[in-house]
Parts: sequence; structure tokens; C-alpha cells
Amino acid sequence: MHTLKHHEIPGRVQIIQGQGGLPAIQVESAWSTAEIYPHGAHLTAFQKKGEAPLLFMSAASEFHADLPIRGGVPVIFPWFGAREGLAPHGFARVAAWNLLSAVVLPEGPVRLHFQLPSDDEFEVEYLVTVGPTLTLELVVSNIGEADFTFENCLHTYFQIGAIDTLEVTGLQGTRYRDQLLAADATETAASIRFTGEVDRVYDDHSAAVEIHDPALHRTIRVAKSGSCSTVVWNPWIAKSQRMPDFGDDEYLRMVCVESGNVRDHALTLAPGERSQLKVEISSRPLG
Ligand code: TA6
Repeated sequence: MHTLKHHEIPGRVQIIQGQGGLPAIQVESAWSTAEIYPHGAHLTAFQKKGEAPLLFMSAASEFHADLPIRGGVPVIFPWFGAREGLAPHGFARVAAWNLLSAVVLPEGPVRLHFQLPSDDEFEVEYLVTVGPTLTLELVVSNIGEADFTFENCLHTYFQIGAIDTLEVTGLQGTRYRDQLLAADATETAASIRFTGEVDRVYDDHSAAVEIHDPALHRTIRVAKSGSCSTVVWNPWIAKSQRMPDFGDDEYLRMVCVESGNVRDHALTLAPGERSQLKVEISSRPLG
């Protein structure tokens, strides 16, 4: 905690003892507030002043150095999904990231710069910019001597008012892997609605997605670059009940729209190459 304190900026950046006794960084800009744990460089909150939170956090989430936080923005690296004998979704989300800097940008947003503890093969940096929008940048550099192949994903949990009236647009015509059916399909709906568990990995998708939420009278826009995969997930009832760190009825108030490069879109960097995954999250009144 003491090594973080020197990053404090009065009225903008404060280091607190967060849940589970983990250090947390509270950020305030002129437009918004946010909270990030160096544990996993995990954003647990982002909220525009006068608006409902944009990120969903499970009330049952663990806050422990060895466990992932449930909700917010898990940073998924260097693999997505399950791997035999390994933690699902990679190790970055349970690593203790270093905060390199916290600065107020000339236009007013606050930017935090994190780095995953170094490895002699790759370097991973994560930039979080808190302003009128939330911008996330995950930069991976190959600092080794051989090609490096990995998956990345910003696995964002969005807070919504009601799943039964929610619509997600921007994916029509896109091929996807249905993770539940282990089958490939093409999205035919202009607006995706939810009537059960949805777990789809959309391929060759670099466009923005919008989440239309009549219950909160809000549209959330997820714009991105450096990403060919979009994942849409809602656990619905049965899976919610199987997850110990997720409330049985929390599926009603969240949806994941995730941006990254997974499965066939895993990235390979030659020595000296770098990749940048960038996501900008914004909101506006419904429409
Ligand atoms: O991104 C969707 C997904 O792969 C789902 O299959 C579900 O497992 C979700 O991620 C959460 O994974 P986690 O390991 O955080 O429980």
C-alpha cells in the first residue's frame, strides 16, 4: 500500500484499503469516478456523475490475492477460457500489477498506467483513462527471442436495469461460436435479446457494439480497435446458481460484452513486435 501512496493526487487519485484488505485506487475526474485494484489491474467501478454505474460487480465476488474478482473488467491474458490444469482465463487477472504512474491529462481525464510483473518473453502494459468515457488499452510487446502467441480479452461486465428488455446491436451477419452448443452459426438478429444463457464468441468482428437498456433508459457503446473477437455472455439461471461468487439473480442486472482476440484470432508477435487492444466505453440516453 505504501508503495502506492506516492501516486496520490489530491481530489483525483486516492489509495484506500479495499475489500478483502486489498489496496484499491479510487479515481475522480470532472465527469466520473472509478475504482481499480492493482490485483489483476481490475477495474471494479466506473460511473458517470448523475448516472447509474456502468460496470456490474457481483455482491458475492471474492477479494483475495489468489482469486479473480467477479465483475468489472477482468483482464484476460495470455489465454481465454479453460486450459487443462490451469486457471481459466489466464493468470493476468490474479496477478499483482505494478502501478507505474497516475496522471491528470491536460484535458482533465485521469490516466493510470499499470504493468504486469516482467517476464523475459513479453511485456504487458494496461492504460486506464477515466474521463467522460472509459478508455482501456492493453499493450503486449514481444521482448523475447522467439515468436509469442497469446489470446487477450477485456471481459467487461456491464450494469443493466433488466435483462428481459435488453437489446444488443452491432453483430448482425457475424459468424460466431456458440460455446453452449459447441457449434458455429451466423448472427441473424439486428438486436440480440436474452431469454436464456448466451455464450457466443463472434469472429472477425471489429465494429462497435451497443447495449440498449430501456430499464435504465440508457445506451452503452463499446467501441474498440485492435480486436477481432467480441464475446457476449449472460449466465442466466442455472449457471448463476453454479457460480459461488455470483448471486443467483444477478444475471438479471448484467451482461458481458467482451473485446479481444481469442480462439482463431489468437495473436502471434515476432520478436520486437507489439499489439494494442483498445476499448472505449461511453453512454448516452437510450437511442
Ligand atoms: O466469456 C464468457 C466465459 O468464457 C463464459 O463461458 C464464463 O465461463 C465466463 O467467461 C466467466 O468465466 P470465469 O472463469 O470468470 O468464471
